[in-house]
Amino acid sequence: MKEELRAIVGDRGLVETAHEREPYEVDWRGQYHGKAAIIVRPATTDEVSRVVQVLSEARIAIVPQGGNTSMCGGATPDGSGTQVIVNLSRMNKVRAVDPNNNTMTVEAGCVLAELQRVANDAGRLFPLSLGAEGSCEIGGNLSTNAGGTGVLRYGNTRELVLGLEVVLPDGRVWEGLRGLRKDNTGYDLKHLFVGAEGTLGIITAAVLKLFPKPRAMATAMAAVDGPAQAVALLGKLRETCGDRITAFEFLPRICVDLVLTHIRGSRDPLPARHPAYVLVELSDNAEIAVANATLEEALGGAVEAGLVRDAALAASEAQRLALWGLRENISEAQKLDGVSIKHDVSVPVSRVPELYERAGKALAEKYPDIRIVAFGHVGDGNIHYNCSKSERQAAEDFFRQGADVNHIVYDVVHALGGSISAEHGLGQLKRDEIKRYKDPLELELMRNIKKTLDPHGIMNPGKVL
Ligand code: FAD
Ligand code: 2HG
Ligand code: ZN
Repeated sequence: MKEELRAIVGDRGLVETAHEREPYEVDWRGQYHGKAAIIVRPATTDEVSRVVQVLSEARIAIVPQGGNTSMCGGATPDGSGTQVIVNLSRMNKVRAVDPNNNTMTVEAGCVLAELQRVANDAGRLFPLSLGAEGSCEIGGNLSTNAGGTGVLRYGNTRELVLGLEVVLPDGRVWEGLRGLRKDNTGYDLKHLFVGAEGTLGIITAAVLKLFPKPRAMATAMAAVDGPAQAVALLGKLRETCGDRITAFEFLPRICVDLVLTHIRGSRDPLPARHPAYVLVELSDNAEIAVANATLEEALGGAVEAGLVRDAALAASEAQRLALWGLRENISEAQKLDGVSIKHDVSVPVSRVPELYERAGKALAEKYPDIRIVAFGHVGDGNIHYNCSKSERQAAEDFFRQGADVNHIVYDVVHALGGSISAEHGLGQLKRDEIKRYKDPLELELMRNIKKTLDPHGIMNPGKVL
């Protein structure tokens, strides 16, 4: 089989030595260690199509992979040594930028940060932004329907795509690269592949939406008492600033402490310690001085209303990046601090304070030592309700509690009308858990769609369903 694939992709398209293979077979968190039969890196849609055709005929399972930054083991093969990783990173061309249509057509392996740069160079904004943007790829972003820090204003990845090119599980290519904002010619098939986590086909290219580039970004770190004040602050800022609020991220003090401890060069945002913080960003078409004044005035009003304890407004790009560093480095700092149990959950924004209260109380009753590191996209109701082990607990003991800790958190989320996966997907981490919380009818419909598109079950088996 390997030689058949080599004939399609050449020597450069195969990853062969044990040393080179490792980064493809282990996930970002180091929780899943898989073993692939072959790791193949096609460079064109035609190569992907021929590779998939060969594997499909032999009924060999395929694990699509982009930047391999999945938080739920979605891109890691199982340990059987029979699955083939099809990594898309060599498909990294920008095929076209159309400023008048406000779109760009890009290949799946383009790194997100690179696409942000391409948009910027064309005088536009591609607003998808997340901590892994230096290594995650747009095919992975589409396949997970990634969220990140711009969702409040621009929506998640699903809302940023107009067309897709997809290699189907039998190797045929669906040419759906349309750049249309209106197209009601039946079912909108692209949405099946967005968020499918590689279980329905391989995305090879996409038409993405571009937006006007804001002239100024005003950024501040506001200290608050807790989640209730953060939610109230969001309402107040939206009253005065409307859609100009483009990011609204919640950081309890423990997150700031983790970053200060583990990430060199980070600094406390304010002179005193506070229980929690909100990183707020306003994007404006006015001059930066005007944008800063608008945010300052809005936060001043919130201080008077008793919602904000203190605030630091970034006075330069370096200060802005430093504030963002406190937010974007939380995952890395938590990883450096030791093992964690992650919960990427969402509830209606209005119920975020209840989530903190109820899950916090339930966990403290049963696991008084557990450290709750719950932060994130409060403006979307999406909280990373993570738990870290206490210093004196052994990692194995902590993980043994994992299923019970999951249920405590997920039961609260479910009771609040929430979701157990807001933006990272199910992967293999939540494949079984979802059965407890999702409507059986919805799961049945999902299985039927899977059977129709992938009758032999070769696309990323063991993930999602
Ligand atoms: P991979 O990890 O390679 O794959 C993810 C899934 O997509 C897998 O199921 C894989 O099989 C499938 N896949 C990949 N490429 C394709 C393709 N071309 N066709 C079909 N299927 C494919 N996520 C967020 O949503 N918001 C965040 O704020 C965020 N922050 C993060 C911060 C850090 C530090 C890290 C490490 C991760 C973060 N993530 C976040 C999670 C992760 O970055 C996203 O899920 C991202 O979209 C994955 O992209 P990737 O290219 O790494 O995909
Ligand atoms: C973020 O918002 C990412 O920073 C990662 O989605 C969250 O580490 C996590 O749990
Ligand atoms: Zn997130």
